[in-house]
Amino acid sequence: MNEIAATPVQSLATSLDPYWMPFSHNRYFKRHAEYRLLASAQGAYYTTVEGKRLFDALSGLWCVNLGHAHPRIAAALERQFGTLDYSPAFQMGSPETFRLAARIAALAPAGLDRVFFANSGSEAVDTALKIALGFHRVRGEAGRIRLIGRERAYHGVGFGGISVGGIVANRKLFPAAQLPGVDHLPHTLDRGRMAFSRGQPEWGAGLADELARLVALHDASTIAAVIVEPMQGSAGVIVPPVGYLERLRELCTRHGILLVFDEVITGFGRMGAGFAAERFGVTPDMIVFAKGVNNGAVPLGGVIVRRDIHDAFMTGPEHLVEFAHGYTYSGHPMAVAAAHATLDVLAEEGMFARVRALEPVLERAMHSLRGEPGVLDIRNIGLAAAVDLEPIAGAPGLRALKVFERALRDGQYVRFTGDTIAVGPPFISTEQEIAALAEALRAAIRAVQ
Ligand code: PXG
Ligand code: PLP
Repeated sequence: MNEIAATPVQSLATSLDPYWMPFSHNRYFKRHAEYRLLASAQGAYYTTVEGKRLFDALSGLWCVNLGHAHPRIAAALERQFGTLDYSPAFQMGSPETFRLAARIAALAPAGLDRVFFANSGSEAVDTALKIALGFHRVRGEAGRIRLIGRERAYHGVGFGGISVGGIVANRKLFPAAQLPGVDHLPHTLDRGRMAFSRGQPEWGAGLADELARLVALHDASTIAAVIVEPMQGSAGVIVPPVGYLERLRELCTRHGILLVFDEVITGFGRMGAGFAAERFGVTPDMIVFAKGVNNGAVPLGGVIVRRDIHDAFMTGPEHLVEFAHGYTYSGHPMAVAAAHATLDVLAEEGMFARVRALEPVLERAMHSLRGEPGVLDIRNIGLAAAVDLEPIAGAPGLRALKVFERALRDGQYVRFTGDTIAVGPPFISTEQEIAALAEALRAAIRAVQ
């Protein structure tokens, strides 16, 4: 497979200039595109335009959990396109979309059984925030206007998402365009007390008491919702301390505040269960999902909502729209078909159990990097792990970029952000592939000093 059909980047007939790439170093990429332009993909591997095979150690961007070009998904998409390629999302629908809502509700924690569809995590987050604000308003608690996010959180790039998000780079250009009345919980990463924790850190549940402080400051009657990623993915696999989510749940319940879990990365198996809510035994009032719901085959996201929250909107004359929100592509039949096939494969092939079996394999492999030069911390949960590297003095982000490039040369695609390397291998990975991933990272970390 390896070096055949190689097309050197330099000889591509196309200019790289017109495409303004998302969340990318555009100028650097366009000068260093080697092994970054992907020609094809199959299973857990990409093939680059040069003909190099790359292990997809991030499942795309945390979404292609069953591997690429899955035959069941391919067949479902082909069938769907020939049957019903699109159905208008408003005032019309396809039975398959209704059936998908029912399947997702069945997988979700008891009580959360109403599903609103969007097309991405960002749209789904904004949808959830609107539902939270609208819910209190339709119930006559219009004073509950505040939203509480968390430092280091990633909730996509909509104006709602960056408002509750906690990644400065995503927010600093738009200070005047963020939602009013937002506050943030502290993040839960403390390298002093929890470095090299395996799975959930034992220390840190008390950080949830910061919510009690915010309630005391703002008064519960002004707070609509708290939104958190049960595991912070983008920030580098920050794992909730034992007892932390439980405490947030208690405080939200006590004060009539909705708790929203953003499960865009953690949903549909990455934590070894349908949702992180199940894995951690904490039931939120809404779950935001995207990515893995249909293996990243066609954009799809959404919100799973507690029934009584949905029901609160179902007032007024029956012939009128109850919730003035939605997208042209909400519940798109192609996205829905890919989701049905994905749920079939997850269930029939026992994929959650497979993730649970692979979790200790990934944990051991990644924690074996402890003690390598410049490794500051290693974290893991489910099929997700991250390694923090000591920044090169005066050039933050450069060490992780160099490790990323070295890993590419060794046939491994991983994620780098800041000086953190993150991995989220596909559920179909083998133990050998996970071991090879860790060894390639070891070689890259040693090489980049
Ligand atoms: N919420 C969470 C928790 C996410 O992880 C979004 C919302 C936004 O989803 P969309 O579909 O609008 O991108 C995300 C997306 C990474 C990485 O490497 C993470 C995401 C996207 C791209 C890269 O950590 N998360
Ligand atoms: N439902 C779906 C869609 C699944 O994919 C699975 C497992 O793969 C299950 C339910 C069962 O989950 P568990 O393995 O946690 O028993």
